[in-house]
This record gives sequence, structure tokens and C-alpha cells, in this order.
Amino acid sequence: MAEYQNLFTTVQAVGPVHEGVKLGHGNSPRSGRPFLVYWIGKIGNAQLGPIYLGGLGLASLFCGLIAFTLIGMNMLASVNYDPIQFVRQLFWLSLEPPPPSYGLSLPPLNQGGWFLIVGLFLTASILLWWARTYRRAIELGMGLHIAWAFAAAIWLFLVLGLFRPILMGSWSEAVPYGIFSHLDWTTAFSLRYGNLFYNPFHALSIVFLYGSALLFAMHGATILAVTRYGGEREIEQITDRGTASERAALFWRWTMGFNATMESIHRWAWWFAVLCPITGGIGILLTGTVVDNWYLWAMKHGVVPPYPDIYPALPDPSLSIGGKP
Ligand code: 07D
Ligand code: 07D
Repeated sequence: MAEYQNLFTTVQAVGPVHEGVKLGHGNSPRSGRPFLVYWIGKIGNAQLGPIYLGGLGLASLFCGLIAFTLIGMNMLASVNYDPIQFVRQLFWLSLEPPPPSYGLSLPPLNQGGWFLIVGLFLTASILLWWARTYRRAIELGMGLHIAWAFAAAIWLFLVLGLFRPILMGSWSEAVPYGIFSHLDWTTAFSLRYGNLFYNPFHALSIVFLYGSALLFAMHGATILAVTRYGGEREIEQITDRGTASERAALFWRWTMGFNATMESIHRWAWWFAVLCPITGGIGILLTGTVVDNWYLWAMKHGVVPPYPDIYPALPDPSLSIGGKP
């Protein structure tokens, strides 16, 4: 019997594979015969399957597949159906939104029409998958924390591709479907609106992004550091004095005076993760709708000092570089 087990020395519990709890009325059957995989057992549970597909899952995968295929076919068409060039240029290929002249109207297929159709299917796919997380949680008698966390990410996704373009009156504001093109969009967005670093909601979003990484590292490290006392088997350790959990808590109380609890650390993690796209989405929604230049905004509100008088007055650059007056 190994006394101290970790990722590399775990004795994999190999027993009869199991289906999981019984499903009530109105559920589909689960698909696939479960089986054990040794190497999967190295990073998690060794049993693969069965998976619950269900109506929502199937519909989501179907819509996702249509969106994915349409993006791929449009990219393929853009290199004249040359498979070599498709692979060679893959990261640079892109399905672009309609040009600004179409506003919120429906453009021809090859002028952004395909883009809008993809957007419809991709959004349907993501919303259906969200409904699946909601329904599965209820069926298992769980809370809805996962669904609401996913909803926070979907909020940013919808702001980027739906809500803000509608407020701006143009589908051309949406993010293109492409690896590098969506990065170019991100840079161009920041430049067009006077440097996103001066958007306080971008800053908040970064705080929660970095904070999430920090909390995840602290939590992961703390629990790994007490697995030798069974710290990963949280439940019985929470109540027992002198065990893994108490050591984990004392470590932080001794090093920084404060310690989270077994419950509160997960609330910290949830809120930091969820607030990253929530604050980010607010920042994006305000950009171009309420605030046109974050640098000038920051100067006006005393966040950054104005240029000294020796320079000529600073015009809004977005108004002078071919932009609409
Ligand atoms: C690790 C979970 C797994 C998910 C993965 C992503 C696709 C896209 C492409 C069909 C952490 C799967 C990718 C399904 C297939 C086509 C054309 C999640 C994990 C592995 N981005 N972004 C990436 C998306 C935005 C930005 C990578 C999506 C905004 C920057 C990947 C969206 C802005 C960088 C990707 C989205 C932005 C990236 C890795 C949607 C501002 C990078 C993602 C739907 C937020 C990084 C080449 C990852 C990179 C990167 C996907 C939106 C900025 C392709 C699906 C518009 C600066 N983004 N992104 O690991 O290497 O996420 O880019 O909103 O540096 Mg992005
Ligand atoms: C995109 C939520 C939607 C995703 C969903 C997933 C699928 C695939 C398939 C699993 C990520 C759908 C999934 C379809 C499924 C499989 C196989 C979440 C998304 C629903 N920035 N910036 C952020 C930093 C600069 C810019 C956030 C840092 C520059 C823009 C984050 C720096 C300029 C936007 C952040 C930096 C710029 C952002 C994203 C440093 C470019 C956004 C948070 C150090 C020159 C977005 C308010 C997130 C935002 C955003 C970080 C710099 C532009 C905190 C660290 C100045 C335009 N930036 N940024 O969770 O919300 O994204 O801004 O320089 O839109 Mg930024």
C-alpha cells in the first residue's frame, strides 16, 4: 500500500465501471459504453463515458458544426479551394463581417452574409450548450453556479458580436472569425478608441484575470501541499483538528494573517473568474457608444495629466484619420 500518493503515484481505483445516478422521467438515455483508460486516469478519473447527449446537446453540436463548417468553407473559398494554401495560411484566413455601408441590414452572402449566418448558428450553439449546463445541473440536484459562470462569459461574447454592433448601428463592428484577424480586431479596437488601457473596466477585467490566476495558483498549491495528509479529500478534513485543512489554513494565517475557508476559497475563485468577463463586457459596451476616446476621457477626469501647453491642443485622433466627423 502506497502511503503518500500524488499525480504520479496514484493507485488507480479500478472497479466495475458505473453508469452514474439513475435519470428521472423526461431524460434521454446516456450514450456509449463506459471503459477505463490508464493514461486518462493519470490526469483525472480513469473512466471514460457514458456521456449524456440529449436534445439540447445534439442541437448545440449540430449548430456548432454548421458554424464551424461554414467558417472553414469560406476560408477554403478565399484560397481558391487550394488545400495546401488552406493549411499554409490557416492562421491568417478569416471570415469578415459586412462592410460598414450595410449598417444593420442584410448584405449579400459574399459581403458578410455568410458571416451573419455563422453568427446566428454559433450563438444558437453556445446558448443551447448553456441551457444544457443548466438542465444537467438541475437533474443532478446541483446548484446553478456553473451555468451562471458560463453566462458571464457569454455576456462578453454577446457584447462583442451582438449588443455593441446593434448599439453602434452596424454589423461591421463585430469581431471577425479568424485566428490572427480577431487579434488584429482587438488591437485596432484599442487604437480606434484611444488606448483601452485607459478604460477602467478593461483595468478591472485585468485585475480579475490576474487575480484568477493568482488565486488558482494559491489554491492549487495549498491543496497539493497537504495531499500528504489527505487534503484533497476535503470533507472529512474540514472538521478534524490537526489535519490537512487546518494546516492549509494556518499556513496562510501565519504568512499573511488571513485565511480563506474551505468554502470561501471557492467563492473567491468563482467571483474573480466571473467578474473578469462581466466587467470586461461593460467596458466594451461603453466603448464607441458612450466614450469615443479613452485617453481623452482619462485626461478629462484627471486620470492622466494633460499634455503641457507647449504642445498644440490635442484633437481627437479618431476624428482626423479619415474617420467620420
Ligand atoms: C484554454 C479552453 C479551450 C478553448 C480553446 C479555444 C476556437 C476557435 C477558430 C473556427 C482559454 C478554441 C478555439 C473554437 C476556432 C475558428 C476560426 C480557454 C481554454 C482552446 N477568442 N484572443 C485565442 C476565441 C476574443 C485574444 C486562442 C474565441 C476577443 C488574444 C483562441 C472567442 C478578444 C489572444 C481564441 C474569442 C480576444 C486570443 C486561445 C469568442 C478579447 C491570444 C484561447 C467566441 C477578449 C490567443 C492566436 C484560449 C491566441 C487567443 C478563441 C474572443 C483576444 C483561438 C472562441 C474578441 C489577445 N482566442 N479574443 O486558450 O493565441 O482561451 O490567439 O469570443 O493571444 Mg481570442
Ligand atoms: C472572449 C468570452 C467569450 C467566450 C465564450 C466561449 C467557443 C469554443 C470550443 C472548447 C476571454 C465560446 C467558446 C465558441 C468552444 C471548444 C473546443 C473571454 C471571452 C463564450 N489586455 N482587450 C480583455 C489584457 C490590451 C482589448 C480582457 C492584458 C491592449 C479588447 C482581459 C493586457 C489592447 C478587449 C484583457 C491587455 C487590448 C480586451 C478579456 C496587457 C490591444 C476585449 C477577458 C498586459 C492592443 C476584452 C474590456 C476575458 C474586454 C479584453 C487583458 C492589453 C484590447 C482582462 C492582460 C491595450 C478589444 N483584455 N488589450 O475573459 O473585455 O476574455 O475588454 O497588455 O474585448 Mg485587453
